[in-house]
Amino acid sequence: MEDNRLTRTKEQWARARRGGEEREVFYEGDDRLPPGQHLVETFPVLDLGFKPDIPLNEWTFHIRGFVTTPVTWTWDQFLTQPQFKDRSDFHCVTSWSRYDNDWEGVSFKHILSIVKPLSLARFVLFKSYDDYTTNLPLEACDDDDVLLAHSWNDKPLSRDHGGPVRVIVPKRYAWKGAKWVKEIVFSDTDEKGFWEVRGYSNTAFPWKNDRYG
Ligand SMILES: Nc1nc2c(c(=O)[nH]1)N[C@H]1C(S)=C(S)[C@@H](COP(=O)(O)O)O[C@H]1N2
Ligand SMILES: [Mo]
Repeated sequence: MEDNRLTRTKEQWARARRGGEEREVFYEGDDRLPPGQHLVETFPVLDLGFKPDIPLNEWTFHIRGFVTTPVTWTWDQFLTQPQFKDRSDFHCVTSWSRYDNDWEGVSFKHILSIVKPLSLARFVLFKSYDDYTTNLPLEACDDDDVLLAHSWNDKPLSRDHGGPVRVIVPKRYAWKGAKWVKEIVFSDTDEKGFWEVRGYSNTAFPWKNDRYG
């Protein structure tokens, strides 16, 4: 894969030099970088101009809607859930990608085993402390790499990046991962979130360049 990537990069350079299409090198992507993305090593911060400050003793988390067992967790209760780690790439729709982020928290698979969604539940809406929302089909959340993260690269998740807890859904653009998450609602209807009602794609697949709805 490493060889293949190198080859493709070289081919792209060759083509760009020949045709003078410098931008294509940047926009084509490769085996790891989705189309239209460029790689960054920093970790940019994106929000609605407001970063909620939630002291851990006031943090409460709810899972409700079409589930057998609704849940309310305090911070301590959240931390007593089985801990899960996953390394993934992060793709923001504004075109930057950041590789190899080490996330730690509670897996969505574990959440499902606790709340047991009813068969009618086909959609999930995430609600945050800054009133941000985002929606996904349940099957997108029911994946091995989806988690509620409290740590990034072995440190507690900073307030800038959505701490105490944010959602990570690596196979979708990053706006599908709610920072400062407060609530998860399971439903039989697909209620659109903040960016989804403002023209962003409902599905948000980086590999399909699926940015706008
Ligand atoms: N609560 C909340 N979650 C959010 C957002 C937001 O504004 N509020 N922005 C989204 C967008 S557009 C992106 S790209 C990522 C950015 O995460 P970062 O600031 O850690 O890079 O968070 C997503 N989750
Ligand atoms: Mo974004």
